Amino acid sequence: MQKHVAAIHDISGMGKCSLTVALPILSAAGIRTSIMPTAVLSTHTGGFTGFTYRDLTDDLPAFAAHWKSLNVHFDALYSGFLGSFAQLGIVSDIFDLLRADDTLVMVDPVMADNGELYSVYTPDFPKGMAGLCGKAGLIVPNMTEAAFLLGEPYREGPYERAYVERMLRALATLGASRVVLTGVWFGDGQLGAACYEKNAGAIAYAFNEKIEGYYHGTGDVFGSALLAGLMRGLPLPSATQLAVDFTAGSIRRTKAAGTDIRFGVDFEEELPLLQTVLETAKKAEN
Ligand code: PXL
Repeated sequence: MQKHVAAIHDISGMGKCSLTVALPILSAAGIRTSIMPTAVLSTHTGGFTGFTYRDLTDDLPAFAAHWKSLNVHFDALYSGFLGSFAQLGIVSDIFDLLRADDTLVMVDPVMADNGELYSVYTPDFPKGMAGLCGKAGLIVPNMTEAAFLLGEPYREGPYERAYVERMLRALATLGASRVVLTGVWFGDGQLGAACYEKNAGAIAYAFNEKIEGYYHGTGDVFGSALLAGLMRGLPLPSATQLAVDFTAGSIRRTKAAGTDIRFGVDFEEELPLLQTVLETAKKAEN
């Protein structure tokens, strides 16, 4: 049966990220996707000035209550950028309301990058986000978010294996049994992610070529591709590699095209590749 995911992120009208990335990627992977917008902006908040910001905090409880009344099953609840501090508690309640026993709750603790908290958040936001991560089965922080979730100072790469693996284990103590940490590199022209499954005690790495430059929305591209892989039955290490390759491919196209990096990455032409990989994985399953 077709999987059904609820994606809980903002809509940034321009500058591909959050729902304008999650919806096309999950749909292309054959996943039925319902969206719950946390805020509506004219652009994302990174690199643009003068953007509009409509916070939808007050709409979320009724939005979720209506969905609940429709008696639908969700295979995954996937949260990303939240519109306000109050939404941390509201989304936590929404997870409780909408989850079934077999629902994967995936929290991408979108709040920071490059050692900096996003300008729209207050310094107490990471502590609140750590609480929301406690509700998840899978969390997907970048290196900055990981440090902030643990109340540690941000460290720049290259990283050491021991540091990455200590972070993975510490992040799992927040409550999620699976952790995927992005922005991992050991200094050899590669960039990727590390994944950890607490119950098996297993750590795996996934790398691709490191492409210089800072590209917006790549965390959301990564998270959406990761979830697409998981929903289509890939084990966590394979889904992590798929997400790394899909994100790297999208960045490579953007760099080659010379697109203004604020507008997000050219993931659209990578979508057929995503479908091919998923079809291959499906055949291997049968
Ligand atoms: O991609 C993360 C993200 C999502 N949504 C909004 C953002 C950002 C990052 O800056 O500003 C509105």
